Amino acid sequence: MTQNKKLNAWIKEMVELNAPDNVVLINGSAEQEAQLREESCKIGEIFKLNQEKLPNCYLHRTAVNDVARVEHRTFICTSKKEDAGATNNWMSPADGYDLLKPLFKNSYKGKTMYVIPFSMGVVGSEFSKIGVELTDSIYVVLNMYIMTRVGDAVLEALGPDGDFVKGLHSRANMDENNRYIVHFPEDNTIWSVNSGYGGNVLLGKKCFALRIASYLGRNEGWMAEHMLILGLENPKGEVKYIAAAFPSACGKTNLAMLIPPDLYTKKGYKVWCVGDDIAWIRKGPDGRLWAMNPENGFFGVAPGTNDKSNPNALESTKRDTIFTNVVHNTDDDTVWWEGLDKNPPKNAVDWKGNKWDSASGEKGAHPNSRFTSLAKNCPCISSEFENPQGVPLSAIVFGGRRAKTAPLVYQSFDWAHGTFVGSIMASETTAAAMSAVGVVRRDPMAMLPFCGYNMGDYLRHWLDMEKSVPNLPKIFNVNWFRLNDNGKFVWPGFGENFRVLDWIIDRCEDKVDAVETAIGYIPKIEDINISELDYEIENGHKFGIEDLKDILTVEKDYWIEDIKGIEEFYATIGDTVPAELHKQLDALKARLSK
Ligand code: OXD
Ligand code: MN
Repeated sequence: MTQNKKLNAWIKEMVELNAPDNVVLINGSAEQEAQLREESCKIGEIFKLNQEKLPNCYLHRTAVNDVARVEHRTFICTSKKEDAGATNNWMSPADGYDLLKPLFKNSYKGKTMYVIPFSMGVVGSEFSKIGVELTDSIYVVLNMYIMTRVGDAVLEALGPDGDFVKGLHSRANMDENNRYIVHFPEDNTIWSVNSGYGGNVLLGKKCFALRIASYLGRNEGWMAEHMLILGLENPKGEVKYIAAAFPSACGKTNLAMLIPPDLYTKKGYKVWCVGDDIAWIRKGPDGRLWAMNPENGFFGVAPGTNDKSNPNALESTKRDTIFTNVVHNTDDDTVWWEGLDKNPPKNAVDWKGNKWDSASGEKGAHPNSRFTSLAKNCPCISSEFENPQGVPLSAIVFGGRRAKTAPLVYQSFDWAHGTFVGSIMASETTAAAMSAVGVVRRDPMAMLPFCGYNMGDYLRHWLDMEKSVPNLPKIFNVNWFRLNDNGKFVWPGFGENFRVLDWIIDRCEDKVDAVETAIGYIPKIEDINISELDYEIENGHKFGIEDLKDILTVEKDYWIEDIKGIEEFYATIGDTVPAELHKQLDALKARLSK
């Protein structure tokens, strides 16, 4: 079927297991993509939207019980349990294959097996990696056409002997009690069964580019991270790059594509998006860390995306986009979601496929409804997006949603302390989330659900980068979500976050001094530019210098309280947490008690 013997043998083996009626190789051509779209429409899997208003755009609905990633059904199968670590679900590889084989057995009967060769990263780059996904879903194929580089060029780059990640997906009978997302890092293999939701079935993304890649990266001396990458251009045309990790629901895609405040755009400042979700990071020949985005598109959360929060993302969805689980406006075959605008459609069908009235109080779009859009359609996509070398990083930024604990921004003392800062990353649940308000969820580097090996070893790998990379980026932490005593956001967020990025770059270039505190360096008040910042916090109270002082304050009592949580969290990882991080925690304790 292809020039690659290992690929042919594996396809043969998987055909025997899954028993498809026929096999189609994805060649990456526009003709094949168009033909598959037609077929997918014919079988009712996707719906063609208004081609004048939304050219090449389609709508898909998942099963109602299949709308998000299933972390409790996600496994890392390594020979030794400790290699997966206490924070991952584990099975032995033999048990994993034994459990899943019967679920795949004959599951493609009456269906076609699509063979998708795909490249994470620019095809043929020495930093890219190749995978092949087998699937019974045209929706998956069409999404992979957007999210990755697919087809003949990938097979050519693979050559007759090249290795690849083997991804097997089957919707099987969509039994949620037998839904599994299983990774075999020692075999470069991913098996996903009984789901049709993107995060579970677009195997290039979380499964390969984070879980398998983080495992490969540890062995090969590089890092796969859950990070956006952006370039900040100054009026002289110089561009500095930042990678940033946040847990879900902290505005990663918004930050990646932000438009600076007028004050800055008038002077010529710009932000360029290199990626919104995943960064592969390695040492460059200049001894710096270089980051590339292995993806080719955005799989973004639709609700809340609008022309204020993220005009660039919204513009990216205007063509060549697959929408999943949003509202269908049946008057003109367009789409809508909560937070798009204040005009929900009159005649509409909700994400479940039922007639929907916005006055009902029910949400029309699922809160995790998505758009799959091409990166090249984003108005602020970086000219370096296709650069196989990636971009050199000046700063790494961590962040979370903390009501009081973390200040607006602080800088770590050095790399080891920065690794510690990443390891204690946390977000507090909000009223919008299902669980109790104010519960702190720890999520080191936003990688807890995505690390393909032991989290303690992962943190050691971070620390170890210092041994091989002489010119490391500076590490910062931000918190856009400080609340006042009335529970109102003090900082405006969105495009105004640029003011903080501006300080971060100034620090990287040694242009400004800072104040040393127990937790790290915080800005001098005058170094965060708040001129022309017009934001009403509440009841006519406009953001001012006192508010800035407030959110830059290190609240010691909250930090002392937080230490307990950090200790408990480290205990859940176990004794692989590097001694250096315990030392960092002790040093923080000592500084706080001074
Ligand atoms: C995502 C996630 O979908 O992090 O990007 O959950
Ligand atoms: Mn993500």
